[in-house]
Amino acid sequence: MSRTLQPYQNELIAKSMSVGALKFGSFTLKSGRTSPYFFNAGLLSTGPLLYTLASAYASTISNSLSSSTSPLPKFDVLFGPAYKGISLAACTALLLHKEHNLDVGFAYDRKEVKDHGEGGSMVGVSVEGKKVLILDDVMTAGTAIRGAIDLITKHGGEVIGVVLILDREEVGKEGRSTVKEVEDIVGGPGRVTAILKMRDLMLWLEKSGQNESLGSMREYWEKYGIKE
Ligand code: OMP
Repeated sequence: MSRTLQPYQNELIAKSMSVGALKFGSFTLKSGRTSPYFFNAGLLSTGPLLYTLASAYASTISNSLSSSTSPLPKFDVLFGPAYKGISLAACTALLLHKEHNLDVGFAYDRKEVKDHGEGGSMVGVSVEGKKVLILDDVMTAGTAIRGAIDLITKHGGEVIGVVLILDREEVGKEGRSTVKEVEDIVGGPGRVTAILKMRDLMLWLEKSGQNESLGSMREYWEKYGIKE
């Protein structure tokens, strides 16, 4: 199947490049891998950029819910892991309501447990007994997502899926695709969706004639890209 980029994907890539949120070069990742690119969602921090990003998240979620192949099940709560996931999930919950007629709760965690007042590590609607969709920025080896899944499960929620800005399409801890590993935990195929994948970035580099970066991306893909 030939790959094409949707207008909202092109827009997000172009805007991310313009503010330095998407960079090509040499970067050390949390997993220890040395990557020829890095996506820093924290730099998408103006009203218009947040709107572009949250609209793309909301469209991705809405499309996944109505997918004819492996639809995402309906969910009750959108969970944004601290810190970057918090504002992104809040904006997306708002746009799901405004633009997709989809009303869901919003929740997030604290990195440091609060020992006074209402206490605890969870904020927002309770996840207990609820179906929860995790919204996060980037997935590489899946460590961050596994942490969020464990936390929600511990608080009595059922994670039914994950939505990301960028799926780096890498092999995970067990040597299989990180997406497949995580999908197995949260219910199977179609449960992890992303606005962009590494192959979308490669296509964009190809179309914009950035051959040096494309060459480094292809080398990285050979080493860490999914094989199936
Ligand atoms: P894993 O926990 O290995 O899946 O890595 C995902 C996390 O790494 C993200 O939540 C980010 O904190 C960070 N990251 C990025 O933000 N952008 C990237 O392009 C790559 C990483 C990364 O370190 O792998």
